[in-house]
Amino acid sequence: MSESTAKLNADKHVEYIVNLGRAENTLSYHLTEHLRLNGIYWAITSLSLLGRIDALDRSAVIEYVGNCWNSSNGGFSSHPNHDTHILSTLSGIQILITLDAVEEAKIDTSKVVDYILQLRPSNQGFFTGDEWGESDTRFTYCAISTLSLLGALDRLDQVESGTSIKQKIVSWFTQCINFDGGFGNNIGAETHSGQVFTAVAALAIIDRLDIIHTDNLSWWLSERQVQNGGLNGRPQKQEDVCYSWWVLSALSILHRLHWINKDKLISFILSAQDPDCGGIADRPGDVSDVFHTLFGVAGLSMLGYPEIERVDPVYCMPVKTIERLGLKKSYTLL
Ligand code: GRG
Repeated sequence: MSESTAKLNADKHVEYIVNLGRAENTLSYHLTEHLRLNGIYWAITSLSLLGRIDALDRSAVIEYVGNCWNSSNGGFSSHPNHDTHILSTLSGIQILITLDAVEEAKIDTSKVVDYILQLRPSNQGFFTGDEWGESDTRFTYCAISTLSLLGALDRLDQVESGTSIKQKIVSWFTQCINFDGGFGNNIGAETHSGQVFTAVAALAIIDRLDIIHTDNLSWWLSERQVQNGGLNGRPQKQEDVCYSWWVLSALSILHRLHWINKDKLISFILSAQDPDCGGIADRPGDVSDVFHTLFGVAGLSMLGYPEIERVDPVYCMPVKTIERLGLKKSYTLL
């Protein structure tokens, strides 16, 4: 379908994202309800990086996000009346903060903080996604990022059986480190670059990057670049545009972004654009979607591609938003 193009087709991508919100009469729109709030976060962040956040109806988005908030338990669901989850809770907060609309949405953020905190099993250093107890480095990142965005990181200083929650988290991440310096989704699980991002970014937020074997992990991350310039998520796997985010964000936080061949990766991301309908796919010739559109645009942003706003590699939100909150950490962008 798509042929490699030399330049970013920003206008087409904006049009593609706006049209997704107008596809209410399609089956796929309804079949993706369980991802809707994540989808809106991917859309808002892409548009913001492309300098077109005004392209979506701000008050309609705020109203929708408000309807996803469950005032009884404090969490967000991905669609009104669905079950709440830590992933949709982070997305809900990210959207409202990017739109500077937390107060406007009338969300009681102290309830959101309590919702997050009760998702940590007692005495453990990890968080679960919901009340059913699944653990994954993703969920611990979501908890730490949400608490930080809401200015409630100090709640992790609370001491329980002689150790602070923060120390328990650091100890859990330390146990997750593999021989290659990377992280899987749990202790002993295979290193995967998506999980590496969650661990590195979470540790950056709580100022404990010292437990990471920086050169070892950065070597493993830079080995993810394949012949055509794209990155894969782990050895022997296919390249995919979304790893332009998961790999580059971790390298940026570790100050080793220059260990990637920038020009080859830019050309791989651009070759996955759909020149007719807009959007970016996982790889050239595939159908585009908003997830890969965000992570393609965010990858280009970290590589210093012109006319894209800077993305913060720790929070995956615009740098200007994170600076407004005073949460900027140390990292290097190209
Ligand atoms: C705010 C950016 C942001 C994230 C929130 C949800 C989350 C926290 C992080 C997800 C991290 C993660 C695990 C990303 C990887 C997603 C992905 C493409 C998985 C594919 O896995 P496989 O095994 O693919 O299907 P491979 O490429 O290994 O064959």
